Amino acid sequence: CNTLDNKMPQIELNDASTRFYDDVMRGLSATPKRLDSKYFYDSVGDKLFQDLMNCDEYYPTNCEMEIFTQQTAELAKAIVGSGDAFDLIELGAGDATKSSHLLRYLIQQQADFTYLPIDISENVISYLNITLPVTLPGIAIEGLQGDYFDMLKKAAAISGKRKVVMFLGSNIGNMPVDDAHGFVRVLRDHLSAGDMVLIGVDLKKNPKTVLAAYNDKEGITKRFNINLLSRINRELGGNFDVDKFDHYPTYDPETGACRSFLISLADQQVTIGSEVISFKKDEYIYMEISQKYAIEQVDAMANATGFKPVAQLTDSKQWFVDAVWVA
Ligand code: AVI
Repeated sequence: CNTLDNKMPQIELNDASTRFYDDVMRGLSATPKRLDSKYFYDSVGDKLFQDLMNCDEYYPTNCEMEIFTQQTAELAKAIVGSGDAFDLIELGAGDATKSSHLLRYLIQQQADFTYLPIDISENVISYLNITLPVTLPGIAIEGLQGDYFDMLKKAAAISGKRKVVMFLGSNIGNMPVDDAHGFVRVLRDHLSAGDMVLIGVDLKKNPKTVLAAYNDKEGITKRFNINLLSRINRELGGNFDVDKFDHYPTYDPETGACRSFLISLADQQVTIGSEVISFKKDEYIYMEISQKYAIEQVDAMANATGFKPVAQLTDSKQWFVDAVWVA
């Protein structure tokens, strides 16, 4: 544990919570105020995200699931290549619900591969290491817990086999376009010629459909956003009155940027540790971007970042694409 300086909350902070505190303070001291959506996912946020994926309006999960269940053979064909042995790596594997359809098919086809799920959560990795050999007999699995790029380096050190990296669920959309290109460029730097990427990207569509997915009637998305304020209260000794913030989602069909904001409903002061943050009535905190792309922009991203587009598989509504690129 770090020694606390006199500004930080009088609770024990480990490295991860020190980083959380620093990011929160930097974001709430900025103009305009912002918080990083990567902090949505504590145990309460994980559960809310599960609920979101099951709610009527949130379409991306069902669309990508349709691709993985209805076009499994096409996906496999695009990544298997000449039948050489390969490592199938999944960034942010979660419970591997979608990828397990592809994994089952590859096992049935006797493809020579090892599945390497990478996740920041130790719970996720031990769950996959224990359950997948039971639900998918014959699978070769080696879960890696840690930062994506650290673990990609480790994976390269473990085996010199060709790599296929899956990054599903339109997680790439939670970065602004320039950062997404930057991320994919760094990913390319961690791969060798012939390695592949299978990336899930949410596409532009009727703006009302997009906005409804981030403004569900049950208010799960609102609770998902507000939970970050509660998390600051729980973990950093904050005193946000969550009833004094409202959720405001927006979608701009021109740029494809879907953004979430929390709006302060009053002039108010919030304390985190010994720091006081002032909010004006109607002031906003920028919480999350969920960027939507035109399908041509997905190929353009590959071409701009050192990859070549190989295949694009879309769902029947053409709302979501799983694209395959080669380095
Ligand atoms: C994880 N990520 C791709 C989700 C999204 O659609 O941007 C997170 C989310 N935010 C609100 N609803 C779902």
